[in-house]
Amino acid sequence: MKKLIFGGLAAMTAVAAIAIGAQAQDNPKLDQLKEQGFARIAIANEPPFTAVAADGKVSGAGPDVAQAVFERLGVPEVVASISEYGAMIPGLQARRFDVVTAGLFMKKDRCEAVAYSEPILCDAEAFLVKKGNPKGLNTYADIAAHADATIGAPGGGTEERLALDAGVPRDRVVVVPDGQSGLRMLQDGRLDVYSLPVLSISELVRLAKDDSLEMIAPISDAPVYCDGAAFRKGDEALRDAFDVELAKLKETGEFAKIIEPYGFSAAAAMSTSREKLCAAQ
Ligand code: 6CS
Repeated sequence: MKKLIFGGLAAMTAVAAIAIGAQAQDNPKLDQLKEQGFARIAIANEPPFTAVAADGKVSGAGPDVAQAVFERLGVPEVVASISEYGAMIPGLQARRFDVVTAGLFMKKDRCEAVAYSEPILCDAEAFLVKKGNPKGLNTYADIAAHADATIGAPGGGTEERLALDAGVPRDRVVVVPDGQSGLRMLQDGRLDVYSLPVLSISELVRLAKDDSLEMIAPISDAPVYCDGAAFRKGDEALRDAFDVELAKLKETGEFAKIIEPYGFSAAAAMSTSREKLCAAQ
């Protein structure tokens, strides 16, 4: 069962959670979650990675995998809070959430800040542009080289970092809070490119039904990224327990049954590892 909550309750449970956790022994954090009956997950509401319906129902590949693993760990529910990508790691460190299951891609700097599980959701990067790609923007380097092209991306997200690292000046990299805003800004001509992972842009295009837009994918000067469930440094015992159940889901084929209907490849996640991904980028 996946539910959506807002900040206040999450903060209160953090205090209660720390109190309960103190008595437990070898896996204090897991014992605390079992005691409270739910794990607090951070999501972004970016389908198909994570999604929140109008009635508050949470879905998406990330929460679905988290639900399946936590159930097997004896934690029956996950309760989701929506967060910007750039706020997920600080929120985790401040104990606002127990884990991030939002497609937070593994990268060197993030791997130093959190305890990632083994890989779960992999995807390449994409651009959403006006039909015909009038400014010929096919890579992050093309945007940097262009005189005035602007790119929208999530605040603290991978695509923002890719654009800045490619040399796009800060004033031409626009922080966009969510998919619908990015779509509207592109349609209104306030952006030349909106960049998200391929499956996120594909879902936006499918729902927008707007023939004046097109997706450019994959973007050749960006790697294929994979996320993992991100745990607070210090909660490695919980992360390890999560990994044991995640590996079983992968072995039995249940992992593929959960993520592939969303468009993700189980083989892609199973062909790599946290160690490789954290070392690579
Ligand atoms: O990990 C990130 O920063 C990126 N992950 C996803 C699923 N969407 C955009 C975000 O920038």
